[in-house]
Amino acid sequence: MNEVAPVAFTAASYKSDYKPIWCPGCGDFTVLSAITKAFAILQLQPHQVGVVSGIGCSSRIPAYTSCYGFHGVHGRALAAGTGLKVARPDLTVLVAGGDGDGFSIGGNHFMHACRRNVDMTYIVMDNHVYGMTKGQASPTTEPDWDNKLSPGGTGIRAFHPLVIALASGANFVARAFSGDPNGTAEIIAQGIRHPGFSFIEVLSPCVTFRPEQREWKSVVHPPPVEPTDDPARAARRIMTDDGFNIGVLYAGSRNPYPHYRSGKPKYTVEDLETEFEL
Ligand SMILES: Cc1ncc(C[n+]2csc(CCOP(=O)(O)OP(=O)(O)O)c2C)c(N)n1
Ligand code: SF4
Repeated sequence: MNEVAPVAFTAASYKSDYKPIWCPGCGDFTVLSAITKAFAILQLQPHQVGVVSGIGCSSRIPAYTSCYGFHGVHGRALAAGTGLKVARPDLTVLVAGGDGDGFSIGGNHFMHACRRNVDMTYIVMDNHVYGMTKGQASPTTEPDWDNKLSPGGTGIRAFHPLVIALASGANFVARAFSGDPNGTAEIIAQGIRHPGFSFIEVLSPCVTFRPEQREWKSVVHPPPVEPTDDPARAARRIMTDDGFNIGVLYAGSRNPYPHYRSGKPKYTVEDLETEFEL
């Protein structure tokens, strides 16, 4: 009997039939490509992947993939992703969203997801603005960004997501740029492979409300940035760079959330039902 050759997945295997409705030129198009390329690098079965998001332009990602998807509520993507991974540790869980979603309304969840170190990957398409709700300043907006919603700028220091991730316990911290989909795909694949909570900030221009971000392509510093497993070295590097160093900035060796060490949840639903029986 002839053996059936295993199916080789390409990036196209992970794309749904829905056409993205992002503005022409939005960085999120290439982040979507990078995510599907990363899945193809790892040859993941589409039905073995869960893509979870919150709300925002960037959070539309799950609908554009052929994997299982959950488009949740604003700022709660990591809670939903954590629940999914706890219930189904066999799945690859990728959580995606924007800087408003992840660092403002979702900021508390961000810190605690880093701390819990559940084995999943979190991608934030950082455009330093709330795109979907028409250009308000976000936690990563520069304090002097002058626009009609915050004349003269907010005057508030920008949040530093990579430092917060490192300090809170994320096991893999990286920065990528949407203008380099192949490099971004490699970093995402490394993040998925790395045990524990992987955080990847992808600089992804909002060409509509921050057209000046088109210039990012001339200011990013492409790799190599040597990954380090020394948090002190990583912290110094991240604190002192100009925000445009691309690459894996930290790859640690902290054990993921213990329930996954065996590849199985510690408690079954039946155990929990028995425990909570009245
Ligand atoms: C609880 C709640 N608060 C506010 C909103 C409105 N809202 C929807 S998307 C969004 C901002 C999204 O910005 P960001 O996460 O940076 O994503 P982008 O659109 O830039 O990709 C806001 C404030 C909402 N949907 N739900
Ligand atoms: S508003 Fe900005 S973030 Fe949203 S789709 Fe348009 S360019 Fe992209």
